[in-house]
Amino acid sequence: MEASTLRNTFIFSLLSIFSISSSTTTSHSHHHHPLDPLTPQEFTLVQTIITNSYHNSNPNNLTFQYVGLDEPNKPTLLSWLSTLKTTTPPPRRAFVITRLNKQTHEITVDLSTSSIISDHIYSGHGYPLFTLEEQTTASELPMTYPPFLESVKKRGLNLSDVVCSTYSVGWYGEEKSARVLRILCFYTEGTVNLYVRPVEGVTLVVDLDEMKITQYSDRFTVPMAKAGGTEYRAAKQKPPFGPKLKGVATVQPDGSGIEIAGHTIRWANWAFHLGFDVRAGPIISLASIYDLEKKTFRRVMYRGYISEMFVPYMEPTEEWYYKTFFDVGEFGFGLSAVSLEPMKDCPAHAVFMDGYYAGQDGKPVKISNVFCIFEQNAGNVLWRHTETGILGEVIREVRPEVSLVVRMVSTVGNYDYIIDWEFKPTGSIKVGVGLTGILEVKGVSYTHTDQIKEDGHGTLVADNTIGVYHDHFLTFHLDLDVDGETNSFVKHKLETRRVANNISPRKSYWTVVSETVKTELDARIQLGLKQEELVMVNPKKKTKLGNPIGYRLFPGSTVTSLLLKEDYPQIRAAFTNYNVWVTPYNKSEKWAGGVFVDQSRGDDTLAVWTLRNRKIENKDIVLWYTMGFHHVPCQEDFPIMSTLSGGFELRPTNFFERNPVLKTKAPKIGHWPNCTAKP
Ligand SMILES: *[C@@H]1O[C@H](CO)[C@@H](O)[C@H](O)[C@H]1NC(C)=O
Ligand SMILES: *[C@@H]1O[C@H](CO)[C@@H](O)[C@H](O)[C@H]1NC(C)=O
Ligand SMILES: *[C@@H]1O[C@H](CO)[C@@H](O)[C@H](O)[C@H]1NC(C)=O
Ligand SMILES: *[C@@H]1O[C@H](CO)[C@@H](O)[C@H](O)[C@H]1NC(C)=O
Ligand SMILES: [Cu+2]
Repeated sequence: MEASTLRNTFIFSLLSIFSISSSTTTSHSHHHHPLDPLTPQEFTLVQTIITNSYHNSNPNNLTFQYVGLDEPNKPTLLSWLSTLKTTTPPPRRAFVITRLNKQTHEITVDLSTSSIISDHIYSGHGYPLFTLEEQTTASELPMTYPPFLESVKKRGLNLSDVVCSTYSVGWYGEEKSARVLRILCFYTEGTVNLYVRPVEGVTLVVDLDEMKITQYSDRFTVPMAKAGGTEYRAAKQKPPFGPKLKGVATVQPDGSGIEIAGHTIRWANWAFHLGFDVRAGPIISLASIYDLEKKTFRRVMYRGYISEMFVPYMEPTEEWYYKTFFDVGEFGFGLSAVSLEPMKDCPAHAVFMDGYYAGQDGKPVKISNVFCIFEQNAGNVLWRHTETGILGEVIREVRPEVSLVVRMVSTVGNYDYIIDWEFKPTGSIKVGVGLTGILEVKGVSYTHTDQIKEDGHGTLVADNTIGVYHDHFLTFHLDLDVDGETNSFVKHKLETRRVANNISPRKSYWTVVSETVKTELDARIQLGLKQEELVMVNPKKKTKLGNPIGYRLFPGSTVTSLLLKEDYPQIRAAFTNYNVWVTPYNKSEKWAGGVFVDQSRGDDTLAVWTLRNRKIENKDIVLWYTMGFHHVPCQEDFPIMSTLSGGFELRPTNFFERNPVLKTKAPKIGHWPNCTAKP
């Protein structure tokens, strides 16, 4: 009885959050949640509409650099949700960036009326994301470029074993710059680990509008790094193998707890929407948690995604200085996503979701298994206590932890990033970032550290191979809606107090001094300097006991950029000057490094937006958190690097009246036929 009533309440309140249709209907609106990513049919429609609108142009000149959902304005979406979908859904729109005749167009397409709402030529600084196709074409140009063939020959290399790759060039104060990419080449003879065998000394520049090589330099040669010891394919390894790992399986005796309807996912007490964007990768929306006591879903996060990344290398010479990558806005974190391999990238019981993006010609391209979603029992303890203080009895209560993970892997050239959004029944949202893949290395003449007399800008990780120092910064857009849109950002400062008047043998203690941050500039925080806790609260709501309802940011990393503020890459990446920023919600402030990031000049970054110093108290606000890794490579990172993990957690803080998993029962234990649990 009780369970079924609860379930009905659960479903009703879910309806109000997601507007899930409980009956089948033919109305257009029910095919999509307004936040669903564009479907293959919609990509095709966008392509047709835009191509037709340029019927006088050479179709070969039109390229689609970005196509994605132009999501409804937040107030529009929320008011539609509040009507339980009885009103017309917000119009479905696509945002498109094209290049046509050396110009960048920003286009908004209305999908329901099949019409172009606006088409502006962008005249500001910076260029759009690169397409895979133009990168591939550009990277093949050296193969027929005589000076390059000469350089290959001079080095005694076989051309058939040379492959090239494309690199964004950044901006270093140039007045004007064409849309170009740098090209570096690698040697694959005897190995597939090309990144550790650079053809050092040679760089090329390709103009993407002309699609031809416009600069070439061959400044020096160093011995080619050996192929031996660079192999990572299992089939090519020779014994001894090890260490030996035995299989570990997960059994789900009750079946899966995951329910997926379109892009809406329900699991345990969580409900959220999962979208795929070619630029951001996974986008989590409308994350809400069911409150057993209030018998309703309560919203925690309106939208969360990786807004930008910054990966600067610390080698200032001609061949390397420009390497300061913005993987989201230049290369597309979703575009770089790879199909996940069942049983390896994700556990056996994972379910998968495909992603779609528009290719350079605007036609849909599928990335199968772009996300995996799985329940995770990592052997952790949700909570426990052993009580021996009561005479004659021992009380032992343990609850194993099970959580839900949404995973995507993005392989941006040499590096692989594993992104996990983990939802815990406690109300925590934990984001995990794993770095693995292959180092970006510099070819050198050295084979021992004794030979290195000057700053090598990295670590000698193998003969003739320096793993160059660099950073990885990931900036997350976290539009928290803690129990509603209206939130405030509070710093709980932990301050030391001296015991006054000798009232105690103790001389000191700490206490909490709370400060509600009023404006944007005061919300900029470089973590690690002060002992404080950062909480997003709903100033309109309190617990029964009177505490403000909140969610706390548990930062996992307090790393910030060490580049000088006036250095060009840092001007472009000024969003990494602080770890934490808070801004008022503004639909157009999505990309921390700006909309047009390739060769950007830093005029459209989070750092610039906040200079308006807008009020953020008691408003719909967005939290931005930058986590980072300073990467000093080591020999274990060669020839391939084991996963280095970091992350952060958003954790309820006086959001619930008490521990929300107090009454959660331990899940059933799975049994293999041959296995008996020992008590
Ligand atoms: C566009 O196409 C014309 C031929 O129709 C060609 O001459 C021109 O170079 C092209 N422009 C670009 C930017 O590709
Ligand atoms: C070039 O290829 C030939 C034939 O495959 C091989 O014998 C030779 O070692 C290669 N040269 C280099 C420098 O890798
Ligand atoms: C939203 O942000 C953009 C970019 O910072 C700005 O141009 C615009 O004025 C903002 N809109 C409002 C209503 O503040
Ligand atoms: C399970 O037990 C059967 C019969 O005793 C045996 O043949 C089989 O090898 C066992 N399997 C495993 C995985 O231990
Ligand atoms: Cu690294």
